[in-house]
Amino acid sequence: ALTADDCSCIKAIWQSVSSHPDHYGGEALYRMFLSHPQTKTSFPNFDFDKDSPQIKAHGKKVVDALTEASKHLDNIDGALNKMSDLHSLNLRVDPGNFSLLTHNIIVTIADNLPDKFDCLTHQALDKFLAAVGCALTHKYR
Ligand code: ZNH
Repeated sequence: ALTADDCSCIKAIWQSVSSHPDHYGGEALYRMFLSHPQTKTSFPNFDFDKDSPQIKAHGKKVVDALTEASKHLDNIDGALNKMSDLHSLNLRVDPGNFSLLTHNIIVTIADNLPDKFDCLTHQALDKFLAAVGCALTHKYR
């Protein structure tokens, strides 16, 4: 579970991330598509170029959803309930892909905010994004 220290680390770094959601989200998705090309199959007809407006637009949606979750760290499942239905019941993307995206979100944050990405923040983000992954996949049947 997230400790009080985890929560303050997440809230602090997420202020920077949430103020440029298309930049962070877009870079994380771009890295995921490049490092794990199999994840592209979830997005047929997408333009996967570096400055793809589609990647940026989708990245913004992802980061905005995480921003919402960051405001409800005591109830991440509840905050992402609708997203959970969408991913588990509707999109049915490979559940293994969630850790690929969350890994690339962490790499993106580390690369963009090296001074803020200390060990405790890294640990807190890892726990936060693991909880998000669980929230989005626990309804798979
Ligand atoms: Zn997802 C969609 C979030 C992961 C795939 N997503 C989506 C959205 C959001 C999200 C917000 C939008 C919705 C609406 O519009 O309503 N995701 C998210 C998050 C995460 C995710 C937060 C984690 C972290 N996804 C994911 C993955 C994948 C995906 C991993 C695969 C690979 N999504 C997806 C798809 C979609 C989505 C396919 C749909 C798109 C369109 O159609 O546009």
